[in-house]
Amino acid sequence: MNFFSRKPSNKSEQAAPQQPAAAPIPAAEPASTPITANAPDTKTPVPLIKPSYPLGIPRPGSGSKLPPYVPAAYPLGIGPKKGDPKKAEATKSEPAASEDVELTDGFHLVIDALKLNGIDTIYGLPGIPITDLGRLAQAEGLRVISFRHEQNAGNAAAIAGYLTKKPGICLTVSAPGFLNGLTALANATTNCFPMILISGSSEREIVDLQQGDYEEMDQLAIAKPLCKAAFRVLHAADIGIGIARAIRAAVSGRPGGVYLDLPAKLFAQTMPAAAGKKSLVKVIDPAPAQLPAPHAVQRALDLLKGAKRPLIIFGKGASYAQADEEIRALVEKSGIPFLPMSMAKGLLPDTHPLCAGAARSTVLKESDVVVLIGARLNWLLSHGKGKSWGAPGSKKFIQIDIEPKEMDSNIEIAAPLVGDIGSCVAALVKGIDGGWQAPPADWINTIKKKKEENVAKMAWKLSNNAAPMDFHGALGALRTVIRERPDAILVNEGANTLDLARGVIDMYQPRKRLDVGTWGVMGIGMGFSVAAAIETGKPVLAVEGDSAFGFCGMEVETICRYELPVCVVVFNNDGIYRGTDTDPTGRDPGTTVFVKGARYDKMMEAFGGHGVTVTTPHELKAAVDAAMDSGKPTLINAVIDPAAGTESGRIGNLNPQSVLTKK
Ligand SMILES: Cc1ncc(C[n+]2csc(CCOP(=O)(O)OP(=O)(O)O)c2C)c(N)n1
Ligand SMILES: [Mg+2]
Repeated sequence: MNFFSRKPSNKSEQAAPQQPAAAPIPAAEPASTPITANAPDTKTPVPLIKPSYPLGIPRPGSGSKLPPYVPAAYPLGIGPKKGDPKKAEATKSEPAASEDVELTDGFHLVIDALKLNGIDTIYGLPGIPITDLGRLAQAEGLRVISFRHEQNAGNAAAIAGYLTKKPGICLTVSAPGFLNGLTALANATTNCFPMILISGSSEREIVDLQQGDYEEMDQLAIAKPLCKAAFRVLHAADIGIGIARAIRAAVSGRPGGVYLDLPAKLFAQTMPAAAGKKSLVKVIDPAPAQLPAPHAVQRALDLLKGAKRPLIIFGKGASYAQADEEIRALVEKSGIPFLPMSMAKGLLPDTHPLCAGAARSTVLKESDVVVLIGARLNWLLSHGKGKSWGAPGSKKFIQIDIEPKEMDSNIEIAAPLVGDIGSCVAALVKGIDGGWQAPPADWINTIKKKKEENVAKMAWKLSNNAAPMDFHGALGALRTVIRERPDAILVNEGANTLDLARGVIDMYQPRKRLDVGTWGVMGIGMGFSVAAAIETGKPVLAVEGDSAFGFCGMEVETICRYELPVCVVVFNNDGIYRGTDTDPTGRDPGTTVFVKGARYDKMMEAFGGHGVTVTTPHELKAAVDAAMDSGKPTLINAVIDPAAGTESGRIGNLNPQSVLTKK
């Protein structure tokens, strides 16, 4: 990856045009808030930099209309002023400067530090104290995508991190905005997506004495247990190192979420521009390769060579690694069947002869040696034990993971292979080059037979054109869409809508399926869709349960505003799991049902996008094709039989059941 391939800017020392003394920012936020100045630590008031209204920068639109990436400088006359001795004095981290010293400030140092490290997009939501940061970042050529709720911006940043291996940046205001972004940060950490939540925060002195500042909250303390690392920067001179630490923490080793706390007054702090430039840090080799120990590789190979019924399981760690060639080589040279976890689908095509996706229960039960590649033995794999894994002690595990602590997390790992996935897989490939024997034919044939049986069983269900639609009929139509458009990105959430789509829709290319991940969290759909479109420029098909969509639906405005090629299909079955629940007392609607016959398509129309309601699989296919051909923001309200779903989709067994609860 060319994560840090951008050349560092050296223009930050250019003289910035003189500006008249700036007035406080007009009260776009609470009118009564005394925002006279974010004074640096010396208590000397420093006027705020005027908000910029950069002319000549086109409105953000589709990928083709992007403004050029502007190197760090102050080309629009919005940079810090020079020659204000009071301001130079006010800087805590530098001694007083003379009249001629050109200054920079916290705002620009943050932007310059991000740019220096190849970060070109920010997902966020403006407000005190980061409104100007967003404006200035946009003026300086970064893409700044503004959302309607921080959780969606956070989800966008997280999936941008997954897709690019660069940390996705989410920018929020203090307390409530920070908390709104925090769910996404915690979810990113759980899913090993690299992201940095940057939140403005209130005055430390007031927060720490709990004196009731505007949006007072000890954000750093709250974020710490929910992410991989958390940092706060108090001095402008430390912005460079703070951002460097955040980047490295997010992407090195097992990736995850990082919190970066930037108190309001940091942004207005000034320091000499030359010293500011020197203080920036370009992170060298942010996610260094971690080679597996040769004896660990040999141990894994020895175990694999003795296997009669070997199986490889790919997790989303494998797709994140972007080691696609090594992974293909491992499967094809070894001849070992593979099972992709949800977001690893497409790493090799689901239609590959060695894909065991359609024989999942057979291979889990009957395999004798299982190679886990970037997949954890968590609840999604029944912790590696129990009924679904066959007779106790019937198999041995080889596990590839960059995190040593992952080994033996649930059961014994016979051959731990600690290192980055690309290096570990390459080492295995090297080891199977000579004298390798393909797995016994009866194992391959057992899987093939099971697959054929299951595929045949499913075929008629997928081709039904009933109205109202059931899940299979609707998904059969979408399955064809993805077969015909394999480079589209599929975003998917819901319960039945998720579980059934995962099984039905084949994927053909790596990192094309984005879904609820480890937690099964609802509400990722629109954030993921926005970031997928922005980061890849590919069309996006978001297949959403009506409940799932409700968590993030307002972002259809964002999709329209940025004119993104996103087609949202809402599987409208009038509720969570089903639309048939009732209140036993007859007083209120049942707890899992929504307004019957809701028209989600109207939401998209409200913002200038295209809305359609469909009632048959044929209509659905035609509407999706039209949306994807046009590239226009579209929402298709797909009417699904309210009685078609099952409680909690495929994981109803996780619902606690008391003998006292009538079922
Ligand atoms: C943040 C969050 N809140 C609640 C849940 C519980 N939950 C799981 S699936 C789901 C919605 C399922 O309904 P829908 O999206 O309409 O899918 P359907 O089964 O109807 O296709 C909910 C609320 C969750 N997973 N995440
Ligand atoms: Mg539903």
